[in-house]
Amino acid sequence: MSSTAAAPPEIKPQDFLNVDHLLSDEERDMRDSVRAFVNKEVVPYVGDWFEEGRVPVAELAPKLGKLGVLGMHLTGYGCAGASATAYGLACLELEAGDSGIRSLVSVQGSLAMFAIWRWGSEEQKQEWLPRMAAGEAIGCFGLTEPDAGSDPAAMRTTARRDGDDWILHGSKMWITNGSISDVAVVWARTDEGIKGFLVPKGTKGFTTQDIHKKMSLRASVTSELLLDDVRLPDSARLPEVSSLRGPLSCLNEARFGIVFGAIGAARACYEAALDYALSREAFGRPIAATQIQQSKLAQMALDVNQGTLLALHLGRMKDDNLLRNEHVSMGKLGNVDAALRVARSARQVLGANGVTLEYPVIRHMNNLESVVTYEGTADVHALVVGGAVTGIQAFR
Ligand code: TGC
Ligand code: FAD
Repeated sequence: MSSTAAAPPEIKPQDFLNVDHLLSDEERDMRDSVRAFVNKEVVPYVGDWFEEGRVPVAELAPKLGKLGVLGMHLTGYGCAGASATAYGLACLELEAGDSGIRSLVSVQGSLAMFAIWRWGSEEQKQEWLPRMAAGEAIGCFGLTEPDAGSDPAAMRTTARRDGDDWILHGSKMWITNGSISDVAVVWARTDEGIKGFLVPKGTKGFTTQDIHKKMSLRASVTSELLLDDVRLPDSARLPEVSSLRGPLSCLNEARFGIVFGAIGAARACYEAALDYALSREAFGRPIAATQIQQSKLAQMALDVNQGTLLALHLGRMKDDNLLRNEHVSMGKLGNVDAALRVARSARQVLGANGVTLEYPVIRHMNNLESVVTYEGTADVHALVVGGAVTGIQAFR
C-alpha cells in the first residue's frame, strides 16, 4: 500500500466491520427507510404491546404494505420484486424492533403469500396476492399440529374428496396470525400426498382459538385452527404441489428472513447494553471501563458482526441462485444461537433494569426463545447440517 493512502475510516461501534460498505446504495436506502419506519411505528409502542399481549395488526399491516415489505421478494401481483438480500435486510430492521413484527411480515410474505405465489393457480394469485401485498388482507400458514411439530410428515389433518369438493378435518396449533387472518393456508394429508388449501375466514366449520399465557412473542397473535369437516371447492386447493416439498419450500423463505432478523434483535440488545454500560456508574466509574463488561461487549460485537456477514453472504448466494436449504439451516442455527447469546449477556449488563420492559433487552431475549423453536428448532437445523456433512440422516 502506498504511504499516501488515506487512513481507513474510524471504527463505528454500531457497524464495527463497516458492513455498510458491502451494501449497494439501493440496499442502504431501503434499509434506512425500514429502520425509520420501525423507529417511528414500532419502537415507541412495542414494550406496551408486549406487556398487554397484543399487536395492532389492522393498523400496522396497511402501513407495512405501503412500505413495500409484504411479499417484497416476490414478483408481480403488486409485490416489490426486491432482491433476496434486500428482503433479508428489511427483516433485520423489523426484528430490531420486535420479533413479532418480523414474524407478521414473514408469515404474510414468506409463508402465506409465497405458498400462493409458488404453488397456487392464476385465479388464486389474482384473488389474494395484491390485497396481501397491500396489507388489506392477512394470511396465516397452518402446518404444525398439536402432535406434529418438528415432524410435519406425521400430520393428522386430512382432506378427502367428496364429489367435486374436499372435506378438511383436523386442527393446527401455534399458528401466527391465525384468528386475524382473512385466509389460512392449511396443509393436509390426502390420498394423493400432502396438499395445501386456501381456507377463507368464515368458512363453515372453520374456527380459531387464541393461545394465551405466552411469555414470548407477546406482540404477536398465535392461534389454534380447528377444522371440523370444512367443505371447500377444488378451486381452493393449491394445484401445483402434492408433497411435503410444498410447505417446506415456504419454510426456506421464512427461515432465510430469520437468518437476518435474529441479528436485528441481537443488534438492538448490543446497542442497549453499550449505551447502558457507558452511562451506568458503579464504584466511581462507568461499568464500560471495567474489563469484564468490555469483554462482554466485545463478544456481543463479534456475534453481531459475524452474524451480519453470514446473513449477507447467504443473501448474496440466494441472489446468485447458489443457496440450498442446508445453507439456510446453518444460517438459522448459527444466527439465532448468536442472538440468544447476545441477548442473555446484554440483559446482565443492564442489571435490574435488564428485567423491565423499559429497555428492549428482556423482550428480545424472551422473543428469541420462540425464534429458536419455530421454523425448525435448533436441533432440527443441526440435524439438517449434520446430515449434509456426514451423508447420514439422523431424524428417524
Ligand atoms: P424429507 O423426506 O426430507 O422431505 C420431504 C420432501 O420435502 C423436500 N424437502 C424440502 N423442500 C424444500 N425445502 C426444504 N427445506 C426441504 N426439506 C425437504 C424433500 O426433497 C422431499 O421432496 P419430495 O418431492 O421428494 O417429496 O422430509 P422429512 O419428513 O424427513 O422432514 C425433514 C425435516 C425434519 C427437515 C422437516 O420436516 C422440517 O423442516 N421440520 C421442521 C418443521 C418446521 O420447521 N415447521 C415450521 C412451521 S411454520 C412456523 O414455524 C412459522 S413461525 C412464524 C414465523 O416464521 O415468524
Ligand atoms: P417438537 O417437535 O415436539 O420438539 C420437542 C423437542 O424435541 C425439541 O427440542 C426438538 O428439537 C426435539 N426433537 C424433535 N425431533 C427430534 C429429533 N429427531 N432428534 C432430536 N431432537 C428432536 N407453526 C406453523 O405451522 N405456523 C405458524 O405460524 C407457527 N407460528 C408459531 C409461533 C410461535 C410463537 C411458536 C412458539 C411456534 C409457532 N409454530 C408455527 C410452531 C413451530 O413451528 C413448532 O413449535 C416447531 O416446529 C417445533 O415443534 P413442537 O413445538 O411440536 O416441538
